[in-house]
Amino acid sequence: MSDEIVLYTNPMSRGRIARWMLEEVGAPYRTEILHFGTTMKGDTYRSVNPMGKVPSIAHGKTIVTECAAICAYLADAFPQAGLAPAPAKRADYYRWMFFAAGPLEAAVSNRVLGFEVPKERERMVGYGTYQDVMDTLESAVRANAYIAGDTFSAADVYVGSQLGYGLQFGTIEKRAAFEQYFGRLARREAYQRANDKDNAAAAELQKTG
Ligand SMILES: N[C@@H](CCC(=O)N[C@@H](CS)C(=O)NCC(=O)O)C(=O)O
Repeated sequence: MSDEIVLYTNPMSRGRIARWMLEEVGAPYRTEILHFGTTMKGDTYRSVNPMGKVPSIAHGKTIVTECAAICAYLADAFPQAGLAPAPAKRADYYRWMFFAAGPLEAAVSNRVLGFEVPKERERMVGYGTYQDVMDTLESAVRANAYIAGDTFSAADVYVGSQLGYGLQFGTIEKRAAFEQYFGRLARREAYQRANDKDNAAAAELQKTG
């Protein structure tokens, strides 16, 4: 029997990224919904993710936290899904996955919070400037159909999710290249399945409180 997969999530969270990746992989999984501020911060869930944040996954006895790591882990754990390039061809795959988890996420969060890096400190901040991050990302999504070349991969799930949320909530500039790239991803069946499941879970939460 294969190891059970559990997705710990809340439908109004980055947990949507992990669900999209699980739908791309196609392996069966069970969902556990955590509530902000209560079950998410309780001892039981902190034994899964000491940060008390979602998402996390359990795959048998293996626990993975952090969206980018969950995407990369699942791509490797289920190679038949074809979501990671061969090891020797992973340069762009790693590059953009880590770029999104580090510089992109930090630049966008700081901007949303109104935190401005003083000009003279840009050299010590990993992302430098929000503008450089946007321009770099734009050249990456313009270069090929997908972030790591001409094949869809787990890196698209992660980078694409950040772009999709950013475009939806206005935290990332609506550049044509971003919209075209994300539009391509949003047509995927797995993306739509994941969205439908999370929207249904969100509606259920609204009813039950
Ligand atoms: N770096 C983490 C971020 C996870 C995160 O911040 N999740 C938020 C929801 S989007 C959360 O669980 N917040 C609840 C809290 O911190 O109490 C990842 O990429 O998975």
